[in-house]
Amino acid sequence: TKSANADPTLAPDLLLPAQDMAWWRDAKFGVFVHWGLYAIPAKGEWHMFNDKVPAAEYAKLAERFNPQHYDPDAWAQLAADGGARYMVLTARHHDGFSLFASKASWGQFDAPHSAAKRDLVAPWVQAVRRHGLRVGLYYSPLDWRFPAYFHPREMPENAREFKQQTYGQIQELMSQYGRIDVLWYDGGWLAHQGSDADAAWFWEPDRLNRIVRKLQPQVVINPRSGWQGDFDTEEGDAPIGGPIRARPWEKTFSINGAWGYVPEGQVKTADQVVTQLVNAVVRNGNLLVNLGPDADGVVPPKQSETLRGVGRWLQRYGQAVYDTRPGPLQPADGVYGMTQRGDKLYLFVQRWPGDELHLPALPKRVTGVRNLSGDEVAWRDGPQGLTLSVPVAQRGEPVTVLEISTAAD
Ligand code: FUL
Repeated sequence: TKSANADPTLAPDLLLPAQDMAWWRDAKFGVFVHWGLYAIPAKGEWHMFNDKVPAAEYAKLAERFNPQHYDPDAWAQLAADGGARYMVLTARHHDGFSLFASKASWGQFDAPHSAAKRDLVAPWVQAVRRHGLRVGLYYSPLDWRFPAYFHPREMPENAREFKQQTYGQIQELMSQYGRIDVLWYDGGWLAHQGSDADAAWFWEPDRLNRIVRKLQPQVVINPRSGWQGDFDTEEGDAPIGGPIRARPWEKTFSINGAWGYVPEGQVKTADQVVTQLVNAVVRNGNLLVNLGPDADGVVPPKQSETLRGVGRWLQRYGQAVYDTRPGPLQPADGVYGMTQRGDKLYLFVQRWPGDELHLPALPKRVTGVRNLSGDEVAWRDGPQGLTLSVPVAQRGEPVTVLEISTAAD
């Protein structure tokens, strides 16, 4: 399936050392942007495939792609207001259209050859940097325009060009824009399907990522090239549960119903996003939440509103989120979870079992407990554990955040 994580025995020498992963683990929250020609028909980024649009017909969308209100500074500002520390942009999705200037693009299917007449990735990278955020690029080696993708055995010449495009474009992305912090591949599920992985166009993820590591020694790579990557990924709206995961991982979903632009339907609320963020962070995860700007480059208003709401929450409670590590206690699904930094522990209570919450004994002595909303907390610590109570009126929505001070002795 799409979220299957790849074989850990393949090229373990390509993994980033822990110190190069630290910024990513500290960052916790990122903003994803799915944007491309598919914003014009407004049926989501799988439109070409799902509606069986012939490649030649789909290509005509490029003549209409002229985003007059494309303002990457506004996007970066919005992500910063939302409390994100990194952004990831779809440099090229499965439809094959490159938002960047790409000599390696098959049939010159890139932004400079569209009505936009320019590289749209370059100004975005600069804007994201100007706002102090880390830069991530999404690239799908999968491209539906190539007949060889659908007929891998019968079209060796097309398969060769297909593979050449993958290598050429990855090299362009990893060398045209200065330092790139995250490389977010997609389509790696093909590596698990024997027939496709054997096809002549298949990109051989270990070989491909060896080139990436040479060009960008510190880039954090996701697991969707078929190589295990530096972190695991989990996609979709399902709630997050279970124990703390050993490997760093990232949950991703879209604020709107689809990834690419569709008219706004069931847009998630800030409370829903905050709940998922907390549930990821207490389990060693990050959250990458997606926006789908329209064809003109504008982020629909309800999506911005949700993101700004998350930002307001992070302004108050971010100290319990950023730069922390999960634990020391395992989370209890739907009830509570913890993070820690130095001698402070942070407790996120999502549901109070009654007047009091009882926690198992902590590894350190508790010296104080404070509600980050400012209110008093009644607490008692003992060999049986820590008991806490917060009056109903002082409990937070969607979660109460408490800071527990500890001493080593
Ligand atoms: C999936 C893709 O097929 C979707 O279109 C989207 O990009 C999502 C983040 O990953 O695998």
